[in-house]
Amino acid sequence: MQINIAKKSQAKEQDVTDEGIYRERRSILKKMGFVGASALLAGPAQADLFDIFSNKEETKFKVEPLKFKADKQTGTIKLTPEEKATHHNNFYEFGTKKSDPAENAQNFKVNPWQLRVEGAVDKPLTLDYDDLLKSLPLEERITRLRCVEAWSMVIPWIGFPLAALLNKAGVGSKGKFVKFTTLKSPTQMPGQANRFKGGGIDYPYVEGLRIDEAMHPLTMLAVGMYGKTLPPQNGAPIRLVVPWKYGFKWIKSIVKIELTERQPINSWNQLLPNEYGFYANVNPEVDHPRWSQASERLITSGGLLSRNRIPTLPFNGYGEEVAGMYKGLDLRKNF
Ligand SMILES: Nc1nc2c(c(=O)[nH]1)N[C@H]1C(S)=C(S)[C@@H](COP(=O)(O)O)O[C@H]1N2
Ligand SMILES: [Mo]
Repeated sequence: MQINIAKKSQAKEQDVTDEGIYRERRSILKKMGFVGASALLAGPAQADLFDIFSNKEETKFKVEPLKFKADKQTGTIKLTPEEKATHHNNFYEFGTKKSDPAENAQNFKVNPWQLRVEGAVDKPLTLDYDDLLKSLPLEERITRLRCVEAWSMVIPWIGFPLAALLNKAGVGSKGKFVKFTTLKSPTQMPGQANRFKGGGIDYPYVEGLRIDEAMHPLTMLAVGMYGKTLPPQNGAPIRLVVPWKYGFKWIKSIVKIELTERQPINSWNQLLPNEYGFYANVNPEVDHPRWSQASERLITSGGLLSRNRIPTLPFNGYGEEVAGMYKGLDLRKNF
């Protein structure tokens, strides 16, 4: 889904930024009297001091085990290895390369967190970090995730139906759509601080569903995967799972869920309306303007080049459950 905006200036911009950070770090270290003396640094206190400049591997986000009702399919379905699911990500707030989110999101703060449920609801709610994990019974669901870029994974999510939360807030008759918003935090998310690093999206990332889609039992809010809380690259502390829709609908790190009367905008539709629609139902018969959607590369334990091309199914294989919601809708127009 990477788009080619001004490739040259992108390279320049990043060089400038990186150089800037480099200089800044050096000058701080210099003030501390560390430049040229790094060989003397050994003890834990010094290591801590260096931590503020370190990137990536040094500090790793800590996931916690979760209690949940296991999916019945456990053991009968081949899952995408956890290592792949957590290191091949789209989360443009942390960079546009597949490896960027795992590298850049490890210091992301998820506690404290606030998720607000508002708009046309009977009683607006605010959930804090503990509420997300504890206020509703957690269940595991193994689902397929099919990205619009024609790759897919099979992932065991842990969470609760979105309907359970919406019913808590009370869904009146005025709410026709649900709008979701990701956290905006440019200091933590380099893609939000720099237009080139963030792929040109106007942040915060937003998404939307029709109310019947939102209330559908297959639609869930996930707080975990592979038995534990979500790592930040996969959308901690809470993200959307809509199995029959392309991955870009599966908005991550949500801070607001709002019932609206009008169809909300969604980030990828806003950026490239000819390529990404509002509905984004997985559909092998409607090609992306730049590639076919007839098949997909299933990411398994094999290498990236291993032959695991499989046909793409209408509604990602969930047609029996969801096709009825789109009776009478032209799915070519409403892609
Ligand atoms: N906030 C936000 N949510 C996002 C994205 C993003 O860039 N920002 N990318 C989407 C896309 S394109 C996909 S395919 C899925 C990928 O989810 P995963 O990294 O957990 O596999 O997240 C979706 N949710
Ligand atoms: Mo995607």
